[in-house]
Amino acid sequence: SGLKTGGVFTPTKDDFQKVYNDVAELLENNEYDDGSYGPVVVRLGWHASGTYDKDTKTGGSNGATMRFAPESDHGANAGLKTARDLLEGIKQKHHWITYSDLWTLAAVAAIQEMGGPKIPWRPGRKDGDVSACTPDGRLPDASKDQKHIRAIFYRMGFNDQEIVALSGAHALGRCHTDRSGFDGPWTFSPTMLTNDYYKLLLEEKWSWKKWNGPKQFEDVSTKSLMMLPTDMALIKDKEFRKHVERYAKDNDLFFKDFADAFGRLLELGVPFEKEEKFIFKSTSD
Ligand code: DDH
Repeated sequence: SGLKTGGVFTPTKDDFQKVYNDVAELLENNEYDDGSYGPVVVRLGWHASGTYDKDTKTGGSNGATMRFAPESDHGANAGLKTARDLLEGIKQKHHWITYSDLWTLAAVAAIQEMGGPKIPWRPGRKDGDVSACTPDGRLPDASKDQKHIRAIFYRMGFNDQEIVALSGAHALGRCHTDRSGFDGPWTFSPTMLTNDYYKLLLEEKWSWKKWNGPKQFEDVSTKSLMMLPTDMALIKDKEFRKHVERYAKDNDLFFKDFADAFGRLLELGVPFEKEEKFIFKSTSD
């Protein structure tokens, strides 16, 4: 466990594994959504990181600026207070960890605990102040098309294959009318990471949902699943579709590419001092 040198606590891998274990224990809750906080914790890690701009080198998970308004009030972040509040108890117990390391570590724990791949992770993020909040509009808008998706993710430094791999996170969780305005889950197992998102995109018939809410798709056969306009763009666009087809056929390939892209997402813009990455033990190991 952590060494005290000159009064400064230097956490070791074991200390971070303890944080992982405490996060894992918090995730399951039968009263919340589909029985797990995992999806909303993944979304917190993604929205904390996905503000990165490679040209100005601003945004990204370093800083954890979503703690502050105006970033906490950006429309895209609606509902993420649930995840931030959940993790506050962990921060109180493990004072030494930064919020920015905690949120990204928690996203890794959530992916692994929901049956996803191991995501190598390393510490080193520092918390910033309100002056580092990013402007609104850096995260994707679900009502838009492939041109918008590319503009947003190319700004972070991702390519088409990585965009499609990251999008597979929509196997998890659901849309909430009181958060984004959209409604429903993408898959029948929203607390398990699988390549079902890609399979359903290709195999189901999708039509516009008839309702008063924002434009979204529903599956014709059960009307219980949904796709956003940006999800459908991944099969309308030829270049994106190629990768949807690859991941629909091969869950191992999806897991490998997802782990690489998600791990990189969580590190965008972070000035790490150490190379070494940790691979955490999952509860089921
Ligand atoms: Fe997402 N996402 N996302 N998403 N996302 C929503 C929920 C979740 C877009 C829009 C929405 C990624 C990419 C995109 C997760 C992970 C990831 C919701 C619903 C909207 C809207 C929010 C709500 O009402 O609660 C758009 C647009 C894109 C895009 O790429 C164009 C990526 C890359 C990830 C990722 O993690 C790598 C997860 C998990 C959820 C479920 C949250 C929950 O509470 O459940």
